[in-house]
Parts: sequence; structure tokens; C-alpha cells
Amino acid sequence: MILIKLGGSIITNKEKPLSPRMVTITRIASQLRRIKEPFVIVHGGGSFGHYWSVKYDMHTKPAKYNMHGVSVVKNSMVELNKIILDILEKNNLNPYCLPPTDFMSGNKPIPVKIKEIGKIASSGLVPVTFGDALWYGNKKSYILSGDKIMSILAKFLRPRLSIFVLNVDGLYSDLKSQKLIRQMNGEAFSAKDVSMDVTGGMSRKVEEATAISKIGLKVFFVNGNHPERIVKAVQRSKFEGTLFGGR
Ligand code: IP8
Repeated sequence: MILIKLGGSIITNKEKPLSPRMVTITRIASQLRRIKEPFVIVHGGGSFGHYWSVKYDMHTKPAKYNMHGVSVVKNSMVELNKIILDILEKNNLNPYCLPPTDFMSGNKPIPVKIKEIGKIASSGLVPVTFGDALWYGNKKSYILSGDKIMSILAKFLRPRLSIFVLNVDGLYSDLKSQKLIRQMNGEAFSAKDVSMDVTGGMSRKVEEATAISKIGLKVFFVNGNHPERIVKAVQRSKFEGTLFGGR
């Protein structure tokens, strides 16, 4: 089983509110069709969910946020999710939409529901979930990032490989020279991120990737503008990106 996170910066144009990158999503979908083992897709918010989360000052910490904001953020994620589902379906994948409310209660995962996601993936469907605005309880809500969902799913499903699809080649040791780190082996990394968003941008990804690799699972960061690299990593033929936890 493979877990794949399509980052908000690759599936949307982050410079422009509410703008999906249709051609890029289609190119990724047509490559994903070549994967011959069960996989699960998680996607981020990009210029949909993040745009509205900033407007309504919503964050990952449970708090009493503006209820209209919760509604607007969630609706925008449903809209982006529908775009992704339609493209996956047109590319002959069998997407099966699972909003995080299907496997989360407040901010706690529901293990039996998550294990079911593995069974759904093994049956020929492609479960698709996404970062979202979630009800927490007691008039509180929070933003659950797709990156966090990756580590939650990894813990229960123990995927062979967890892939974060980005708009850059991987993790750079230094942003100026764009020197790519090909292998991360548990060393501390301080991401001085240029493009922070409400869920923490690249530093959140590194944090969740590190958490996944610490439980003995492989994680790979790859550039979605070269979607064939996703397939090569799945086929173990070449890892063109950043690999966490052993080659
Ligand atoms: O883009 C957050 O998901 P992410 C989605 O994976 C929202 O951080 C609702 C902002």
C-alpha cells in the first residue's frame, strides 16, 4: 500500500485565490494510473482552504473560530475535492471520497474506520481524503492539515511508501542555491520556510515525514511537475527527490 499526498501548492496556484491547476492535476492522475498496487490519496488546501483559513483567522489549534468561516473553508475544500475526484475518474481511477469526518472524531482518529480505508484501497477503489475544517466539540473547531492526515493514516495502515507530491524537487539544504537533500536520516532540520501557510508549509511536512520515518516507514518528497518520478519511486527504479529513512 502506498500513501500519496498531493500538496496544495502543486494542485492549485497559490498566488491566485481559488485556482486549481487542472493540467497539472490531469498529468499527475494519468501517471497514477500506472501504479499497480493499492494506494490512498490525501490532498491539501492550497488557494482554496488556505485562502479562506487566512481570511477567517483559523488555525490547527482547536478554538472558537468564526462559524461562518468554518463553513466557508469546508465548502471550499469540498469544491477542490470535487475537482480532484472528477479528474481522477476521467483518468479511469476509481476515486472513493472519504472526508476526514469519516475517520476522525474531534481530533482523535477512529482506528476501525482507518483500517477500513486499507480494505477499500485493496478492493480496487482509490480512497481520497483531504485537509479540512473540522468540528472539535464545545463550539470549537480546527484545521486538520493533509500532512497530519498522512501521519495518522501511516500509523494505522503502515504503507510501504508515503509520498509527498510538491511543487519543488524535494527538500533543499539551502534555499538560495536550491541544493537538494537526497537522503534524510533523522537529522534535525530547521526549515526557514519562505511560504508559510496556516498549517505550517514545508516545516509541517518535514515534521510529519520525520514522524512517519521514525515508526520505521519510508517517506519520499517528489516534484509533481514531473509526475513520472512518483511512478519510478513506487516501482523502486529511481528516487528523484528526498528520501527519508533508507534506500
Ligand atoms: O494544505 C489544510 O490542508 P494542507 C486544508 O494539507 C485547509 O495543510 C482547510 C486549510
